[in-house]
Amino acid sequence: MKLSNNSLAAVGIQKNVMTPQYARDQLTPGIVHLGLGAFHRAHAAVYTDRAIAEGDPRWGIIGVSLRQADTRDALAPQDNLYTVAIRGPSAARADGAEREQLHVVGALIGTLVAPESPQAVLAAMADACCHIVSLTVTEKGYCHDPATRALRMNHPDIVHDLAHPDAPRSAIGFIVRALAQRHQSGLRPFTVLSCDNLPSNGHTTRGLVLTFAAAVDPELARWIDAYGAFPNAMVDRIVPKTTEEDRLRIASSLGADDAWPVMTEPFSQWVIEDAFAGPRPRWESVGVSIVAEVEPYENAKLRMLNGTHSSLAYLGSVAGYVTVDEAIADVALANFIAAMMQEEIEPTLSRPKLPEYRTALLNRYRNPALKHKLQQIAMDGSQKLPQRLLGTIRDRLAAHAPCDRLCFAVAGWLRYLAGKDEKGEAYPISDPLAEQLHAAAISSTDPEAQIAALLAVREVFGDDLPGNPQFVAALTRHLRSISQLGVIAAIGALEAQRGQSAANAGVPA
Ligand code: CS2
Repeated sequence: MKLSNNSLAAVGIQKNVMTPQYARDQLTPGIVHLGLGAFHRAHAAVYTDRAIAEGDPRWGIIGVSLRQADTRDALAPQDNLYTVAIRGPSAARADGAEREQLHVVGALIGTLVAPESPQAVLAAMADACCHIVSLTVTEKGYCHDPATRALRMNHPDIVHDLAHPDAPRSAIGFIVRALAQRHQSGLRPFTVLSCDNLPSNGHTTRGLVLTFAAAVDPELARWIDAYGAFPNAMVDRIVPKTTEEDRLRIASSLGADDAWPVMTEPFSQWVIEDAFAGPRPRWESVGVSIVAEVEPYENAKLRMLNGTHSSLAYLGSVAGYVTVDEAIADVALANFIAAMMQEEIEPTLSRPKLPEYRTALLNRYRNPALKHKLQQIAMDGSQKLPQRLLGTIRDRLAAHAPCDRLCFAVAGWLRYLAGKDEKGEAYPISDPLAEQLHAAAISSTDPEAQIAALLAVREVFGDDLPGNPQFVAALTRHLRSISQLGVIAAIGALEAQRGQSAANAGVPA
Protein backbone atom coordinates (compact mmCIF):
# COMPACT_ATOMS: atom_id res chain seq x y z
CA MET A 1 0.00 0.00 0.00
CA LYS A 2 1.21 3.51 -0.86
CA LEU A 3 0.65 6.63 1.23
CA SER A 4 -2.15 8.57 -0.52
CA ASN A 5 -5.52 10.20 0.13
CA ASN A 6 -7.07 6.75 -0.15
CA SER A 7 -4.82 5.13 2.44
CA LEU A 8 -4.91 8.02 4.96
CA ALA A 9 -7.62 6.50 7.11
CA ALA A 10 -5.73 3.23 7.43
CA VAL A 11 -2.45 5.03 8.16
CA GLY A 12 -4.13 7.24 10.78
CA ILE A 13 -5.01 4.33 13.05
CA GLN A 14 -1.37 3.27 13.45
CA LYS A 15 0.38 3.95 16.74
CA ASN A 16 2.27 7.30 16.98
CA VAL A 17 0.91 8.52 13.63
CA MET A 18 -0.96 11.82 13.15
CA THR A 19 -2.78 12.50 9.89
CA PRO A 20 -4.43 15.69 8.55
CA GLN A 21 -7.82 16.22 10.20
CA TYR A 22 -9.24 18.55 7.55
CA ALA A 23 -10.68 18.27 4.05
CA ARG A 24 -7.67 18.47 1.74
CA ASP A 25 -9.90 18.94 -1.29
CA GLN A 26 -11.09 22.28 0.13
CA LEU A 27 -7.60 23.82 0.20
CA THR A 28 -6.72 26.70 -2.12
CA PRO A 29 -3.12 27.60 -3.01
CA GLY A 30 -2.26 30.62 -0.85
CA ILE A 31 1.49 29.94 -0.72
CA VAL A 32 3.96 29.14 -3.48
CA HIS A 33 7.17 27.77 -2.01
CA LEU A 34 10.41 27.90 -4.01
CA GLY A 35 12.93 25.19 -3.10
CA LEU A 36 10.93 22.15 -2.01
CA GLY A 37 13.65 20.48 0.03
CA ALA A 38 13.51 18.50 3.26
CA PHE A 39 13.92 21.63 5.40
CA HIS A 40 10.75 23.31 4.18
CA ARG A 41 8.80 20.07 4.45
CA ALA A 42 9.90 19.58 8.08
CA HIS A 43 9.57 23.21 9.15
CA ALA A 44 7.31 25.86 7.55
CA ALA A 45 4.99 23.31 5.93
CA VAL A 46 4.36 21.72 9.34
CA TYR A 47 3.35 25.05 10.90
CA THR A 48 1.14 25.81 7.89
CA ASP A 49 -0.44 22.37 8.14
CA ARG A 50 -1.39 23.14 11.75
CA ALA A 51 -2.71 26.60 10.82
CA ILE A 52 -4.91 24.97 8.18
CA ALA A 53 -6.12 22.43 10.72
CA GLU A 54 -7.20 25.37 12.94
CA GLY A 55 -9.83 26.06 10.28
CA ASP A 56 -8.36 28.21 7.50
CA PRO A 57 -8.23 26.39 4.12
CA ARG A 58 -6.66 29.31 2.21
CA TRP A 59 -3.10 28.15 2.80
CA GLY A 60 -2.48 25.13 0.63
CA ILE A 61 1.13 25.12 -0.61
CA ILE A 62 2.33 24.71 -4.18
CA GLY A 63 5.92 23.43 -3.85
CA VAL A 64 8.37 24.27 -6.60
CA SER A 65 11.66 22.52 -7.26
CA LEU A 66 13.93 24.92 -9.12
CA ARG A 67 16.24 22.22 -10.49
CA GLN A 68 15.40 18.56 -10.16
CA ALA A 69 12.27 16.48 -10.58
CA ASP A 70 13.06 13.97 -7.81
CA THR A 71 10.85 15.45 -5.07
CA ARG A 72 7.88 15.82 -7.42
CA ASP A 73 8.44 12.30 -8.77
CA ALA A 74 8.38 10.95 -5.22
CA LEU A 75 5.45 12.99 -3.89
CA ALA A 76 3.00 13.48 -6.78
CA PRO A 77 2.07 9.75 -6.96
CA GLN A 78 1.16 9.91 -3.25
CA ASP A 79 -1.12 12.97 -3.60
CA ASN A 80 1.75 15.15 -2.26
CA LEU A 81 1.36 13.65 1.19
CA TYR A 82 4.53 12.89 3.12
CA THR A 83 5.61 11.99 6.64
CA VAL A 84 7.63 14.05 9.08
CA ALA A 85 9.42 11.75 11.54
CA ILE A 86 10.24 13.45 14.84
CA ARG A 87 13.21 11.76 16.43
CA GLY A 88 14.01 12.61 20.02
CA PRO A 89 16.97 10.95 21.77
CA SER A 90 14.88 7.93 22.80
CA ALA A 91 14.20 7.09 19.14
CA ALA A 92 17.84 5.92 18.99
CA ARG A 93 17.06 2.99 21.29
CA ALA A 94 16.54 -0.49 19.93
CA ASP A 95 12.76 -0.14 20.14
CA GLY A 96 13.12 3.26 18.45
CA ALA A 97 10.54 2.82 15.70
CA GLU A 98 7.92 2.82 18.45
CA ARG A 99 9.15 6.07 19.92
CA GLU A 100 9.35 8.07 16.74
CA GLN A 101 6.40 10.48 16.28
CA LEU A 102 5.08 10.45 12.72
CA HIS A 103 3.11 13.36 11.36
CA VAL A 104 1.61 13.06 7.87
CA VAL A 105 1.46 16.57 6.39
CA GLY A 106 -1.43 17.49 4.09
CA ALA A 107 -0.62 21.15 3.36
CA LEU A 108 1.28 20.48 0.14
CA ILE A 109 -1.30 20.41 -2.63
CA GLY A 110 0.83 20.68 -5.75
CA THR A 111 4.40 20.11 -6.87
CA LEU A 112 6.01 21.80 -9.87
CA VAL A 113 9.42 21.42 -11.47
CA ALA A 114 10.53 24.83 -12.74
CA PRO A 115 12.71 23.76 -15.69
CA GLU A 116 9.84 21.63 -17.05
CA SER A 117 7.35 24.46 -16.96
CA PRO A 118 8.46 27.90 -15.81
CA GLN A 119 5.10 29.19 -17.12
CA ALA A 120 3.17 27.03 -14.65
CA VAL A 121 5.30 28.34 -11.78
CA LEU A 122 4.77 31.97 -12.85
CA ALA A 123 1.04 31.35 -13.23
CA ALA A 124 0.80 29.98 -9.67
CA MET A 125 2.73 32.96 -8.29
CA ALA A 126 0.71 35.50 -10.28
CA ASP A 127 -2.64 33.98 -9.25
CA ALA A 128 -4.87 36.15 -7.07
CA CYS A 129 -5.09 33.33 -4.44
CA CYS A 130 -1.34 33.45 -3.84
CA HIS A 131 -0.44 35.81 -1.01
CA ILE A 132 2.97 34.50 0.00
CA VAL A 133 6.00 33.27 -1.92
CA SER A 134 8.36 31.61 0.53
CA LEU A 135 11.87 30.41 -0.19
CA THR A 136 14.36 27.81 0.97
CA VAL A 137 16.82 27.88 -1.91
CA THR A 138 20.00 27.73 0.26
CA GLU A 139 22.56 30.49 0.45
CA LYS A 140 23.87 30.01 -3.07
CA GLY A 141 20.34 30.19 -4.52
CA TYR A 142 20.31 33.97 -3.98
CA CYS A 143 22.97 34.49 -6.71
CA HIS A 144 24.65 37.10 -4.57
CA ASP A 145 28.09 37.89 -3.35
CA PRO A 146 28.15 36.53 0.21
CA ALA A 147 30.65 39.14 1.47
CA THR A 148 28.75 42.22 0.18
CA ARG A 149 25.24 40.71 -0.29
CA ALA A 150 24.99 42.41 -3.71
CA LEU A 151 23.34 40.65 -6.65
CA ARG A 152 25.95 39.13 -8.97
CA MET A 153 24.88 40.61 -12.29
CA ASN A 154 27.33 38.25 -14.02
CA HIS A 155 25.91 35.11 -12.35
CA PRO A 156 24.94 32.78 -15.24
CA ASP A 157 21.34 32.41 -13.96
CA ILE A 158 20.90 36.17 -13.57
CA VAL A 159 22.34 36.83 -17.04
CA HIS A 160 19.95 34.18 -18.38
CA ASP A 161 16.90 35.54 -16.53
CA LEU A 162 17.46 39.10 -17.69
CA ALA A 163 17.61 37.84 -21.27
CA HIS A 164 14.65 35.40 -20.92
CA PRO A 165 12.21 36.96 -18.44
CA ASP A 166 9.42 34.53 -19.35
CA ALA A 167 11.43 31.42 -18.58
CA PRO A 168 13.49 32.24 -15.49
CA ARG A 169 15.83 29.85 -13.70
CA SER A 170 16.64 31.69 -10.49
CA ALA A 171 14.36 32.40 -7.55
CA ILE A 172 15.02 36.13 -8.02
CA GLY A 173 14.09 35.91 -11.72
CA PHE A 174 10.83 34.10 -10.88
CA ILE A 175 9.88 36.57 -8.16
CA VAL A 176 10.45 39.66 -10.29
CA ARG A 177 8.64 38.25 -13.32
CA ALA A 178 5.64 37.14 -11.27
CA LEU A 179 5.51 40.50 -9.51
CA ALA A 180 5.57 42.23 -12.93
CA GLN A 181 2.60 40.10 -13.98
CA ARG A 182 0.70 41.03 -10.82
CA HIS A 183 1.51 44.69 -11.35
CA GLN A 184 0.14 44.46 -14.87
CA SER A 185 -3.06 42.74 -13.80
CA GLY A 186 -3.70 45.19 -10.95
CA LEU A 187 -3.04 42.75 -8.08
CA ARG A 188 -1.02 43.66 -5.03
CA PRO A 189 2.40 42.05 -4.57
CA PHE A 190 2.70 38.78 -2.65
CA THR A 191 4.85 38.78 0.48
CA VAL A 192 8.31 37.33 -0.17
CA LEU A 193 9.29 35.23 2.85
CA SER A 194 12.89 34.04 2.87
CA CYS A 195 13.46 31.02 5.12
CA ASP A 196 17.17 30.65 4.46
CA ASN A 197 20.03 31.17 6.89
CA LEU A 198 21.12 34.55 5.54
CA PRO A 199 21.68 37.61 7.70
CA SER A 200 18.61 39.89 7.58
CA ASN A 201 17.23 37.46 5.03
CA GLY A 202 14.20 39.64 4.24
CA HIS A 203 16.21 42.83 3.74
CA THR A 204 18.81 40.95 1.74
CA THR A 205 16.15 39.44 -0.52
CA ARG A 206 14.47 42.83 -0.95
CA GLY A 207 17.80 44.32 -2.08
CA LEU A 208 18.38 41.54 -4.61
CA VAL A 209 14.83 41.70 -5.99
CA LEU A 210 14.96 45.50 -6.32
CA THR A 211 18.33 45.40 -8.10
CA PHE A 212 17.02 42.84 -10.59
CA ALA A 213 13.70 44.67 -11.03
CA ALA A 214 15.48 47.99 -11.64
CA ALA A 215 17.46 46.32 -14.43
CA VAL A 216 14.16 45.18 -16.00
CA ASP A 217 12.01 48.28 -15.46
CA PRO A 218 12.62 51.09 -12.95
CA GLU A 219 8.86 51.69 -12.59
CA LEU A 220 8.37 48.05 -11.55
CA ALA A 221 11.16 48.43 -8.99
CA ARG A 222 9.44 51.53 -7.54
CA TRP A 223 6.13 49.64 -7.27
CA ILE A 224 7.78 46.69 -5.50
CA ASP A 225 9.64 49.04 -3.20
CA ALA A 226 6.43 50.88 -2.28
CA TYR A 227 4.00 47.95 -1.90
CA GLY A 228 6.11 44.77 -1.56
CA ALA A 229 6.96 43.11 1.73
CA PHE A 230 10.01 41.05 2.63
CA PRO A 231 9.80 40.17 6.34
CA ASN A 232 12.98 39.03 8.03
CA ALA A 233 12.68 35.57 9.56
CA MET A 234 14.71 33.27 11.76
CA VAL A 235 14.19 29.60 11.00
CA ASP A 236 15.46 26.73 13.11
CA ARG A 237 15.09 22.99 12.92
CA ILE A 238 17.74 20.37 12.30
CA VAL A 239 16.79 18.22 9.32
CA PRO A 240 19.29 15.50 8.37
CA LYS A 241 19.11 13.88 4.96
CA THR A 242 16.68 10.94 4.77
CA THR A 243 18.32 7.54 4.28
CA GLU A 244 16.97 4.33 2.76
CA GLU A 245 16.96 2.83 6.24
CA ASP A 246 14.68 5.68 7.41
CA ARG A 247 12.35 5.08 4.47
CA LEU A 248 11.97 1.39 5.26
CA ARG A 249 11.42 2.00 8.98
CA ILE A 250 8.76 4.64 8.31
CA ALA A 251 6.97 2.38 5.83
CA SER A 252 6.75 -0.32 8.43
CA SER A 253 5.39 2.08 11.10
CA LEU A 254 2.85 3.64 8.71
CA GLY A 255 1.81 0.37 7.16
CA ALA A 256 2.21 2.22 3.83
CA ASP A 257 5.09 3.25 1.59
CA ASP A 258 6.19 6.87 1.69
CA ALA A 259 8.72 7.48 -1.12
CA TRP A 260 10.32 10.43 0.67
CA PRO A 261 9.64 11.01 4.37
CA VAL A 262 11.69 13.68 6.18
CA MET A 263 13.55 13.27 9.47
CA THR A 264 13.81 15.91 12.16
CA GLU A 265 14.29 16.71 15.85
CA PRO A 266 11.54 17.66 18.36
CA PHE A 267 12.79 21.28 18.50
CA SER A 268 11.41 23.79 16.01
CA GLN A 269 11.41 27.58 15.94
CA TRP A 270 10.24 30.23 13.50
CA VAL A 271 10.40 33.94 14.33
CA ILE A 272 8.94 36.20 11.65
CA GLU A 273 8.90 39.97 11.38
CA ASP A 274 5.36 41.32 11.39
CA ALA A 275 5.56 42.95 7.96
CA PHE A 276 3.29 41.30 5.39
CA ALA A 277 1.85 42.81 2.20
CA GLY A 278 -1.46 40.94 2.53
CA PRO A 279 -3.11 38.08 4.42
CA ARG A 280 -1.14 35.28 6.04
CA PRO A 281 -1.90 32.09 7.98
CA ARG A 282 -2.49 32.48 11.72
CA TRP A 283 0.91 30.95 12.35
CA GLU A 284 1.09 32.61 15.79
CA SER A 285 -1.65 30.27 17.01
CA VAL A 286 0.51 27.24 16.19
CA GLY A 287 3.79 28.24 17.81
CA VAL A 288 5.37 30.78 15.44
CA SER A 289 6.57 34.05 16.99
CA ILE A 290 5.48 37.07 14.99
CA VAL A 291 7.56 39.97 16.30
CA ALA A 292 8.49 43.58 15.55
CA GLU A 293 12.22 42.85 15.28
CA VAL A 294 13.85 39.55 14.33
CA GLU A 295 17.49 40.58 14.25
CA PRO A 296 18.54 39.62 17.80
CA TYR A 297 17.16 36.08 17.25
CA GLU A 298 18.51 35.77 13.77
CA ASN A 299 22.03 36.86 14.69
CA ALA A 300 22.09 34.57 17.70
CA LYS A 301 20.93 31.63 15.61
CA LEU A 302 23.35 32.21 12.74
CA ARG A 303 26.32 32.78 15.01
CA MET A 304 25.61 30.32 17.84
CA LEU A 305 23.98 27.42 16.01
CA ASN A 306 25.14 27.70 12.42
CA GLY A 307 28.57 29.08 13.40
CA THR A 308 29.31 26.17 15.73
CA HIS A 309 27.66 23.68 13.35
CA SER A 310 30.09 24.70 10.60
CA SER A 311 33.01 24.66 13.06
CA LEU A 312 32.08 21.12 14.13
CA ALA A 313 31.59 20.08 10.51
CA TYR A 314 35.12 21.09 9.46
CA LEU A 315 37.05 20.24 12.62
CA GLY A 316 35.05 17.03 13.19
CA SER A 317 35.39 15.82 9.59
CA VAL A 318 39.14 16.41 9.58
CA ALA A 319 39.40 14.49 12.87
CA GLY A 320 37.59 11.59 11.16
CA TYR A 321 34.10 11.87 12.71
CA VAL A 322 31.03 11.33 10.56
CA THR A 323 28.03 12.70 12.48
CA VAL A 324 27.38 15.68 14.76
CA ASP A 325 26.62 13.51 17.80
CA GLU A 326 29.89 11.61 17.32
CA ALA A 327 31.88 14.82 17.06
CA ILE A 328 30.27 16.43 20.12
CA ALA A 329 30.93 13.26 22.14
CA ASP A 330 34.64 14.14 21.85
CA VAL A 331 35.22 16.08 25.07
CA ALA A 332 37.89 18.31 23.52
CA LEU A 333 35.57 19.37 20.70
CA ALA A 334 32.58 19.78 23.02
CA ASN A 335 34.51 22.02 25.44
CA PHE A 336 35.98 23.99 22.56
CA ILE A 337 32.54 24.63 21.03
CA ALA A 338 31.00 25.56 24.39
CA ALA A 339 33.84 27.97 25.19
CA MET A 340 33.67 29.46 21.70
CA MET A 341 29.98 30.25 22.24
CA GLN A 342 30.36 31.54 25.77
CA GLU A 343 33.53 33.61 25.44
CA GLU A 344 33.67 34.67 21.80
CA ILE A 345 30.15 34.61 20.29
CA GLU A 346 27.74 35.51 23.11
CA PRO A 347 29.41 38.87 23.87
CA THR A 348 28.51 39.97 20.31
CA LEU A 349 24.79 39.19 20.74
CA SER A 350 21.77 40.83 22.34
CA ARG A 351 19.27 37.95 22.47
CA PRO A 352 18.00 37.23 26.01
CA LYS A 353 18.91 33.99 27.85
CA LEU A 354 22.08 33.14 25.95
CA PRO A 355 23.47 30.63 28.49
CA GLU A 356 20.22 28.61 28.31
CA TYR A 357 20.33 28.82 24.52
CA ARG A 358 23.90 27.49 24.53
CA THR A 359 23.02 24.53 26.76
CA ALA A 360 19.99 23.71 24.62
CA LEU A 361 22.09 23.77 21.44
CA LEU A 362 24.68 21.41 22.88
CA ASN A 363 21.90 19.03 23.90
CA ARG A 364 20.38 19.16 20.43
CA TYR A 365 23.78 18.27 18.93
CA ARG A 366 23.98 15.26 21.24
CA ASN A 367 20.74 13.73 19.91
CA PRO A 368 21.91 10.27 18.78
CA ALA A 369 18.73 9.54 16.81
CA LEU A 370 19.41 12.18 14.16
CA LYS A 371 22.68 10.89 12.69
CA HIS A 372 23.19 14.32 11.17
CA LYS A 373 26.15 14.02 8.81
CA LEU A 374 28.97 16.55 9.19
CA GLN A 375 29.46 16.47 5.42
CA GLN A 376 25.88 17.75 4.93
CA ILE A 377 26.70 20.84 7.02
CA ALA A 378 30.19 21.22 5.51
CA MET A 379 28.89 21.88 2.02
CA ASP A 380 28.87 25.40 0.53
CA GLY A 381 31.22 26.82 3.16
CA SER A 382 32.05 29.77 0.90
CA GLN A 383 28.41 30.86 1.06
CA LYS A 384 28.01 30.18 4.77
CA LEU A 385 31.15 31.33 6.56
CA PRO A 386 30.65 35.09 6.10
CA GLN A 387 27.48 35.15 8.23
CA ARG A 388 28.34 32.21 10.48
CA LEU A 389 31.90 33.03 11.57
CA LEU A 390 33.43 36.01 9.81
CA GLY A 391 30.89 38.61 10.99
CA THR A 392 31.52 37.54 14.59
CA ILE A 393 35.28 37.73 14.02
CA ARG A 394 34.89 41.26 12.63
CA ASP A 395 32.94 42.34 15.71
CA ARG A 396 35.51 40.82 18.04
CA LEU A 397 38.46 42.37 16.20
CA ALA A 398 36.76 45.77 16.26
CA ALA A 399 36.26 45.40 20.03
CA HIS A 400 39.93 44.32 20.50
CA ALA A 401 38.56 41.14 22.05
CA PRO A 402 40.00 37.63 21.66
CA CYS A 403 38.66 35.46 18.82
CA ASP A 404 41.15 32.61 18.73
CA ARG A 405 38.62 29.81 18.63
CA LEU A 406 36.65 31.44 15.80
CA CYS A 407 39.88 31.86 13.82
CA PHE A 408 40.84 28.28 14.63
CA ALA A 409 37.56 27.13 13.07
CA VAL A 410 38.29 29.12 9.90
CA ALA A 411 41.76 27.50 9.75
CA GLY A 412 39.92 24.18 10.17
CA TRP A 413 37.90 25.01 7.07
CA LEU A 414 41.08 25.49 5.04
CA ARG A 415 42.46 22.17 6.35
CA TYR A 416 39.12 20.52 5.45
CA LEU A 417 39.32 21.89 1.89
CA ALA A 418 42.38 19.70 1.28
CA GLY A 419 39.80 16.92 0.76
CA LYS A 420 41.27 14.24 3.07
CA ASP A 421 40.83 13.63 6.80
CA GLU A 422 43.59 12.81 9.26
CA LYS A 423 43.03 9.10 8.72
CA GLY A 424 43.70 9.58 4.99
CA GLU A 425 40.04 9.13 3.95
CA ALA A 426 39.12 11.30 0.95
CA TYR A 427 35.77 13.13 0.74
CA PRO A 428 34.30 15.36 -1.97
CA ILE A 429 34.23 19.15 -1.49
CA SER A 430 30.79 20.43 -2.42
CA ASP A 431 30.87 24.20 -2.93
CA PRO A 432 30.23 26.57 -5.83
CA LEU A 433 33.87 27.70 -5.42
CA ALA A 434 35.19 24.16 -4.77
CA GLU A 435 37.91 24.21 -7.40
CA GLN A 436 39.38 27.53 -6.34
CA LEU A 437 39.16 26.66 -2.63
CA HIS A 438 40.68 23.20 -3.00
CA ALA A 439 43.50 24.70 -5.10
CA ALA A 440 44.18 27.21 -2.29
CA ALA A 441 44.24 24.44 0.31
CA ILE A 442 46.80 22.35 -1.55
CA SER A 443 48.75 25.24 -3.10
CA SER A 444 51.64 24.85 -0.69
CA THR A 445 52.74 23.06 2.46
CA ASP A 446 53.56 26.41 4.01
CA PRO A 447 50.61 27.63 6.13
CA GLU A 448 51.43 31.25 5.41
CA ALA A 449 51.18 30.69 1.65
CA GLN A 450 48.04 28.55 2.04
CA ILE A 451 46.33 31.27 4.06
CA ALA A 452 47.34 33.94 1.54
CA ALA A 453 45.82 31.83 -1.26
CA LEU A 454 42.59 31.35 0.71
CA LEU A 455 42.26 35.02 1.61
CA ALA A 456 42.46 35.91 -2.09
CA VAL A 457 38.86 34.64 -2.34
CA ARG A 458 37.31 38.06 -1.77
CA GLU A 459 33.69 36.86 -2.24
CA VAL A 460 34.16 35.20 1.14
CA PHE A 461 36.58 37.42 3.07
CA GLY A 462 35.76 40.85 1.64
CA ASP A 463 38.43 43.50 1.32
CA ASP A 464 38.97 44.14 5.03
CA LEU A 465 39.86 40.81 6.68
CA PRO A 466 42.72 39.86 4.32
CA GLY A 467 44.44 43.12 5.32
CA ASN A 468 44.01 42.59 9.06
CA PRO A 469 47.40 41.46 10.44
CA GLN A 470 45.91 40.01 13.63
CA PHE A 471 43.43 37.86 11.68
CA VAL A 472 46.05 36.68 9.18
CA ALA A 473 48.54 35.84 11.93
CA ALA A 474 45.92 33.89 13.92
CA LEU A 475 44.84 31.84 10.89
CA THR A 476 48.44 31.04 10.03
CA ARG A 477 49.31 30.03 13.59
CA HIS A 478 46.27 27.76 13.89
CA LEU A 479 46.69 26.14 10.50
CA ARG A 480 50.32 25.39 11.34
CA SER A 481 49.28 23.85 14.65
CA ILE A 482 46.49 21.75 13.05
CA SER A 483 48.86 20.49 10.35
CA GLN A 484 51.58 19.60 12.85
CA LEU A 485 49.55 18.19 15.73
CA GLY A 486 46.19 17.17 14.28
CA VAL A 487 42.89 18.90 15.12
CA ILE A 488 42.26 17.48 18.58
CA ALA A 489 45.80 17.94 19.88
CA ALA A 490 45.87 21.44 18.36
CA ILE A 491 42.71 22.28 20.33
CA GLY A 492 44.47 21.01 23.46
CA ALA A 493 47.48 23.23 22.71
CA LEU A 494 45.26 26.26 22.08
CA GLU A 495 43.33 25.80 25.31
CA ALA A 496 46.54 25.24 27.30
CA GLN A 497 48.00 28.42 25.87
CA ARG A 498 44.82 30.41 26.55
CA GLY A 499 44.79 29.08 30.12
CA GLN A 500 48.41 30.16 30.47
CA SER A 501 47.88 33.69 29.17
CA ALA A 502 44.78 34.08 31.34
CA ALA A 503 46.79 32.92 34.38
CA ASN A 504 49.56 35.39 33.51
CA ALA A 505 47.01 38.17 33.30
CA GLY A 506 45.46 37.05 36.59
CA VAL A 507 42.01 36.33 35.14
CA PRO A 508 40.08 33.06 35.16
CA ALA A 509 40.66 31.12 31.87
C1 CS2 B 1 23.19 23.46 9.02
C2 CS2 B 1 21.77 23.98 9.02
O1 CS2 B 1 23.48 22.34 6.97
C3 CS2 B 1 23.77 23.34 7.63
O2 CS2 B 1 24.54 24.19 7.22
O3 CS2 B 1 23.98 24.27 9.83
O4 CS2 B 1 21.00 23.43 8.03
C4 CS2 B 1 21.10 23.78 10.39
O5 CS2 B 1 20.88 22.42 10.66
C5 CS2 B 1 19.79 24.51 10.47
O6 CS2 B 1 20.00 25.88 10.16
C6 CS2 B 1 19.18 24.38 11.86
O7 CS2 B 1 18.14 25.25 11.99
